[in-house]
Order: sequence, then structure tokens, then C-alpha cells
Amino acid sequence: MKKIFSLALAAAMSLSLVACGGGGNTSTPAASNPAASNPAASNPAVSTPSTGDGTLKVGFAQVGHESDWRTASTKSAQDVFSAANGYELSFVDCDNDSAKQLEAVRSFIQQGMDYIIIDPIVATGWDTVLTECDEAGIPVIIIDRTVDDSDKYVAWVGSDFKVEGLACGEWLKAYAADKGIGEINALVIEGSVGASATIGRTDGFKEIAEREGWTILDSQSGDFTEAGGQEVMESFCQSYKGQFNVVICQNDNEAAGAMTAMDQAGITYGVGGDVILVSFDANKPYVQMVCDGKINANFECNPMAAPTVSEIIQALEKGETPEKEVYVSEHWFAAEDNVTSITVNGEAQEVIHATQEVVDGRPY
Ligand code: GZL
Repeated sequence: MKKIFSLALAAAMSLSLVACGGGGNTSTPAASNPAASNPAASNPAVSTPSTGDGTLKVGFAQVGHESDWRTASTKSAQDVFSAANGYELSFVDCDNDSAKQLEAVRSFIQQGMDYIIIDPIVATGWDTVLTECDEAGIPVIIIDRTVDDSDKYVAWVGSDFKVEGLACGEWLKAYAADKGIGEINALVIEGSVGASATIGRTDGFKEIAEREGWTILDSQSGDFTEAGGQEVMESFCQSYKGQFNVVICQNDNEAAGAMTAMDQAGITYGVGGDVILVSFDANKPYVQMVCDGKINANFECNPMAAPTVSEIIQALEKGETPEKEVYVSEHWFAAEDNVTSITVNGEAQEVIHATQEVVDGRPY
């Protein structure tokens, strides 16, 4: 996925865009015309709001309510797409059910939304319904996870999940070297099957593991939930107790479940523990756990796409053409200060020592 960083758009979207510090994704300016891929958006300025009073009707088909990250993402959208900001939001929690999500998008078409926002539960199966949106002249903006089998949308705002996985691997390499850990035997609790976040984080970590000759003993989906993380970790403790020294959880809620399971199995983790515990998302309560030494490292996935989406909608209303891909800024956190920088895809990225001051300064 070619990274495009819009300078013009960035100027307008100072709130949420990539600031290249702290392990965030950086990208080079480039132009692309998404209107070509979504003619309906080619002249959105002509699309007068369907409410007639200037209010923009926005339909948002959200993945579900499976995690703290999701809660933050939903709150961000509800805060931004408010009546006070000139929006009428139709929000559908699709409960991690792809059929429900397609149904929600079709209902938005029927309701004559001005814009449709989708956080796709899975990366495929989208071209038919996105074609229907296109034919209805309703611009679609994708957030967070990606659509990999269609480009019939105006823009995507989110994270580079493979970079998150690569950063995790590069940090683990540096951490193990500093601690004199010669052998890595890892267990991975993956996210939801088919989600681009799962695919990217898995691919990124595996790439480093293969390069470094690490062993991934097992890799199972915990579906991005605490219950799923606990269930998978209980199984891992049964099958691999005494064989593993790293657990990679692909989100914070899975890490919470894994901690419960390891506590019950008498397995120590975190700083000074037998197992290095790594998580993704970096929700504030879990950055606190990094600070407290329970989690060794946490790789942020920024849930605050809504402000950027609103700026894109406003740009479209003015007939401007937004960039096709916009990356949100992200940071990497560690419990100790023995690794302060890593190199990912040739870029130096900061690893932030999660002090209490850092935690207190976290926005979400
Ligand atoms: C990633 C997002 C993932 C989070 C999980 O961008 O889609 O889904 O990492 C969430 O916490 O459930």
C-alpha cells in the first residue's frame, strides 16, 4: 500500500495526522485522484446535503464493540459527527458480523446518506456493495482496517498494521540482545481472522522472526477480545508451559486475558518475569500496565480517525480531492529504557519509555 501523506490535507487536519515522531508512520507527499476510482465523488460539491438544511447525513458501519480500542474509535466518531458539528450520524454496531455490516451499508444507501463511513470487519467481499454506493453517488470513506478487494472509496484513514508488526519484531530483537536472551520461542494471540489488522501484525512479526531465526511455537486467534485472549492463553499454557519466553498479543484486551491465564498457571511475565509480554493498541490503561512493568512493550494503533474523516468530508463538500490514503500518527511504548530507538523499513523510530508522566499525558 503506497503511503501518501497530504501536505495540504495535513495542514487542515493538524489534529489527527501523522507527526512523524515516536514510531509513527511517515510517508512522502504524492498526488492521487480518488475521484477516478469513485466517480460519484468526482464532483461532490454538487451533492447538496440530503437534509436540505445543510446538515450532512453520515452513516457509520462500525466493526462492533469487542475492545477498548473499538470503544475509543466509536466515541471519537460520535463526538465528531454531532449535530453541533453539522452532522446527523446514523451509527450501526455490526457486532463483528460481516453480513450485518453489508446490510448496514445497504440500509445507508436506502436512507440516502450523504456519506458512508466503514470500518471493515474483514478485508474482502466489498466490491459489490461499494459499487452500489458508487452507483448511488454516495462517497465512501474507509477507516482503520482496509478493504483489499475494491478501490471504490474516496479515502482510507488508518494505520500501517505491517509496520506495527515489524516494529514489534525490531523492538524484541533489540531488547533480547540487550538482555542477553539468545533464543526466542514465541506464542502469538492473533486478532480477528481476516481482519487487515491481524494480517498486517502477523506478517510483520513473522518477517522479523524468520529473519532472526526465532521459533513461533503457535499462533491462534483470540478475536481481539479478553475472553478470547484468556481462552487461547489457557490452551497455550497447557500445551507449551516451560517452552515459551515471549507472548505477542495483537491487542490490549487479548493481553488482559493472557495475563489472567498466566497468573492462573503460575507463569510470570513482564519486567523481571519469565515471559516477555507484548501488546498492540496502547490504550491508556494498558500503557499504565507498561509503566507498571506488567507489559514489556505496547505498539499503538491510533483509534482517532474521525477528526481526519470530518476534514476529508469538508474538503469534498468544497469540491476538493482528498488523498486516497492518510495515516494516523502512532507511538511505541516500552517498560524499560534499554531500547530507545529501532529501525523499521529503513526509518529510525522512537521507542518511548512509559514513565508515569508519559501515561498521564496519553489522550486515550
Ligand atoms: C486495529 C483495529 C483492531 C484493534 C483491536 O486498527 O481494527 O480492532 O487493534 C480492535 O483492538 O478490536
